[in-house]
Amino acid sequence: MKGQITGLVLAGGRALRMGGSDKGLVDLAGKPMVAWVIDCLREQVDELIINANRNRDVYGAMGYSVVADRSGDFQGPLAGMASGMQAATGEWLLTAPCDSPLVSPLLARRMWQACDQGADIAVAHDGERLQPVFAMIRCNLLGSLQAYLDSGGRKIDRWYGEHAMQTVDFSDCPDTFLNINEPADREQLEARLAAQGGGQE
Ligand SMILES: Nc1nc2c(ncn2[C@@H]2O[C@H](COP(=O)(O)OP(=O)(O)OP(=O)(O)O)[C@@H](O)[C@H]2O)c(=O)[nH]1
Ligand SMILES: [Mg+2]
Repeated sequence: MKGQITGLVLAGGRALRMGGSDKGLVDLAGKPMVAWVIDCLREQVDELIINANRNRDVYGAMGYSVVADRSGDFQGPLAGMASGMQAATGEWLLTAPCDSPLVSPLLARRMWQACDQGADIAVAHDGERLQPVFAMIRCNLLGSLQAYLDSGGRKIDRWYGEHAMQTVDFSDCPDTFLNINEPADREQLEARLAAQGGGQE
């Protein structure tokens, strides 16, 4: 496993529900949202990359490589994953979105268990539904992903379904999937963190 996992924080979306601001850079209790996710992931992976389509210099100043989507028309998270797979030095890409600040420290280990048993794609499941932007994907599927995107495919689950995919149960980690999509979500989480006695941990 060592040396094989590249983490990818997906921060390439339009964030329309957040007023179109660059969501990864939106402040949450004293640090940008993307920094929360980086802090969760960096100990779990061998290399970390940020996928962003705006403010690349700001993301770059955080100390990690930044990759943009190949095309500029916001084709969805799969496009970010493709750029991550292309740039990764690891054999596996572990993805998480920039708007889930409380990702479990168990993410990589549990995903890896599924891949180690033969899956080419492991996808988190929260107990009720698939959480497709939390995935571990074998990087040699890049050709398949690129072909899918080039043919107009955008649906993540459909592309996953073309491969040896296994779901991974994270129903015991509900905070991992806490998702900041609108200003009210951010305010609610800030209030919760303040009540717990701390913003930055
Ligand atoms: N690279 C890339 N990532 C995307 C794209 N669209 C969404 N994402 C990412 O997918 C994840 C989940 O998406 P959403 O929560 O819907 O974020 P969003 O699309 O920026 O926000 P909305 O416009 O409000 O839906 C986030 O990490 C986004 O950054 C895209 O076109 N390219
Ligand atoms: Mg979201």
